[in-house]
This record gives sequence, structure tokens and C-alpha cells, in this order.
Amino acid sequence: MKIQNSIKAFEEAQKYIPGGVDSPVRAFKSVGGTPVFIEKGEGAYLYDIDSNRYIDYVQSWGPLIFGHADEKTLEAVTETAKKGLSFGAPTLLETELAKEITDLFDTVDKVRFVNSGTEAVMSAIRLARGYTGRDDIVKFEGCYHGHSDSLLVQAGSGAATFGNPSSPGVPADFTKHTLLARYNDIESVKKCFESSSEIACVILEPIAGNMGLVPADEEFLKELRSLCDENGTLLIFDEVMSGFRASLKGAQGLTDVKPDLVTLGKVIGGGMPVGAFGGREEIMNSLSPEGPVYQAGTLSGNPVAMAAGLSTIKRLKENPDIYEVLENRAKKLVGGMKEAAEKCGIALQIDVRGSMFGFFFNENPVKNFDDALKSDTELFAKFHAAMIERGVYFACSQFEAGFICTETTDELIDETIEKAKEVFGIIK
Ligand code: HOZ
Repeated sequence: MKIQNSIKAFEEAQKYIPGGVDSPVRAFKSVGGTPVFIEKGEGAYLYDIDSNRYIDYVQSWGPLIFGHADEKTLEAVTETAKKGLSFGAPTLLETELAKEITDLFDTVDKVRFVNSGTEAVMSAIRLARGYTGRDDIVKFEGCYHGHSDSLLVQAGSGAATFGNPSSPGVPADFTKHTLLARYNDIESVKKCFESSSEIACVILEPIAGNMGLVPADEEFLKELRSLCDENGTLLIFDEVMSGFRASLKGAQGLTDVKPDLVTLGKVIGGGMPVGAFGGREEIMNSLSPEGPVYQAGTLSGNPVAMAAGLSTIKRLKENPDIYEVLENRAKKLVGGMKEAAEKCGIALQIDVRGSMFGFFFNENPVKNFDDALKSDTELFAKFHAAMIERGVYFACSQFEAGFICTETTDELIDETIEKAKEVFGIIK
């Protein structure tokens, strides 16, 4: 496969952009080789600037549940854009999208839109602190909640990929209120509560997608809820990734446990930059201008982004069966890969939640960040490179989730499994 244009483009990009990318994972550093530069996407496919075609299991890291350049989303975007790109003033679209979201989530009476998942979580944490009048927060090792200061502690995603789960530039004073617990380990959370009576909130990805795919156990979530209730602490579900992906109601469609606040992103923007956080009215009313907790943004609730999100969410609500179809395809994909890997003596741990999937090159089940870190990242890198060579684009890190879109047909999945079989035979 020729990627000469991408190689040149990457060299050029590195002269002007740190690392040549605007988000670290994209640089392919942990898997080696050159990141391919994208010319366009169509449905399940990506095309690079050397005219290579790939079956795409990244789908922009989650947002594109209807695939690339989806016609209906494009129509909503272009029609809205013709009326103006941004007003910095209220539009009907924001209320319409807010209604769709509050209608779906029992725990969300009100929602506020922002521009990214990072912003959504940063704002939700401030709200939790303002509402409870407390400073401490609990987060879990390997969960990633964007790159704001107090959350960049033992974080997953790019931070895990590069072996720097915490970052220089974040003053220790800013993270002294961040207590760390172990995912799926309630005893570690109890220790946090023993060490502080000032915990404003516990935040977690109820289906972690940033240390690879690692869902929280139901019992763990239940105990977490009880601990929060006993201590007057808010429970925040970060569903930026799992929202509208794991099910129509995200992780909340798969568990009985209810959070106090939820953060959303990715799918709710249909590919445009959108984030949101929402919860019970009494908590959300603490936000300015109703309450004292300040949060703002010139491009928040941007009409074009709202239109893309609205078109996407409405269609998902009208076609809830999509999730079963996507889940079956995801199961077929990782099930087929596991079988093929095992035939070659390679251990693969797999999991699926709706249209999200994960696979670890690991001998043992993965329940937390420590388990995930024991995966064979070198083997993953070889697998990744060989699959790219064969026109299959998986996330370029062992510590990310994969995504199926409605255009990822059974035939494409069969094709992927066949290619994976060949690759396992070579890299074993
Ligand atoms: N942190 C993102 C995925 N979990 C990566 C985003 C990107 O590089 O676009």
C-alpha cells in the first residue's frame, strides 16, 4: 500500500503543528508508522489522500453512528448553515434538542450545551462543587474525562497511550482535590470517603471507553450509588462516549442505577462539536444566570451543531431497533476475531456494549486500568499496522474503544474477520 502523500503531509504538518496533530492519539505514536491523512469519508469507509480505502471502526471516535457524510445529517447542517453560522443568541434548535434529551433520560430535567466533552465534564464538576459547597472529587484510574486540569490524573485515552496518565503543567494544587479510586473496586471508593468528608462528586464512565472498553459491574454501580447517597455526594455518569452508543439511553439504558448528573458529547453532535451536561432541576438551577455557578460560551448551542445533533437523535429515537442490529454486528466482529486469534494461540479479551466494542491482547479478563495496562501493546501495534495495510482502520491505541455504524454491513464484518485471520497468522 502506498501512503507517500500521507508521509509528506505528516512531515509538513509537524513543522507547523506540535506532533503534526491536534489531538495526540492521532499521531500513531503507540502503534508506529505514519498516520494516514484523510481525504473523505463515505458511510463505513474512509479514504486517505493516497486514494486508499479503509473500513473505518473509529467513526471519528464515536460521533458518527450513521456513518460518514450521512445524507440526512448533511442536509440538516447545510440548510441551517444557509441561515447563518452562529448568533451567540438563543435559537429554537437548542430547546428542541434539550427537549429530546430530557425526554429520554429520567434523571435529566434540564441540560446545557457546550462545545466538547472536555467542556461538558469540566462544567459538570464545577456545578457539583458549587451545588454541594465541597471541593473534593473522586475519579477512577483509566477513566478519561477530557483534558481539564483536575481530571488529568491517572487518565485514560491519549494520556494512557503515551504512558503519562497525568500531565506537567497541571499544578499539584489543582489536583489535590482529586481522589483516585480503582474501577470496579468499591473498597477503593470507600477509602476515599474515609479520607474525606468533603467529596462533592464521584465521576466515572459507567462504560469506560478510554482504557479500551471496560464496563462497570452492576453491583459496583449500585454500591457506588449507595455510598454517594450516604455521604451527600453527587454521582456523575460521563456518557460522552457511551451516550447514544451503548443504547439509546447510553449506559443508563443498561443499568438501574441513576446518576445525579450526566455528561454527553460525540453522538449528540452528529459529527459537529457538541457537548452537554444535564441533571435534576434543583441541581441545574444552580447554574448562572439562575444560580451562582458560572459557565458560558460564545459558540455554545451553535445552531449548525444543534441541527446535526437533532437530526441524529430524532432518527435514533424513531429507530431504536438500530441498537440491536449494531450490537449483533459488533458481537460478530469481535467474536470472529477472538476465534481467529485463539486458533493462532493469541489470547484476546473482547467485550461489546451496543455499537461500542473492545478487544485486548491480554490473557486475563480486564476489569480495571491495571488489567488493561497488562495488555500486549506490541502485539496490538503489529496487528494495527497489518490491518491498516489491508484496508481496515482500527483505533490507533490499545486503550481506545471501537465503533460500528449503521453502514458497517455484515459483509464488511466478514471481510474484516477474514483479514484479521490472515494477520493473526502472521503476527503470532
Ligand atoms: N480522546 C479521544 C478518544 N478517546 C481522541 C480524540 C481524537 O484524537 O480525535
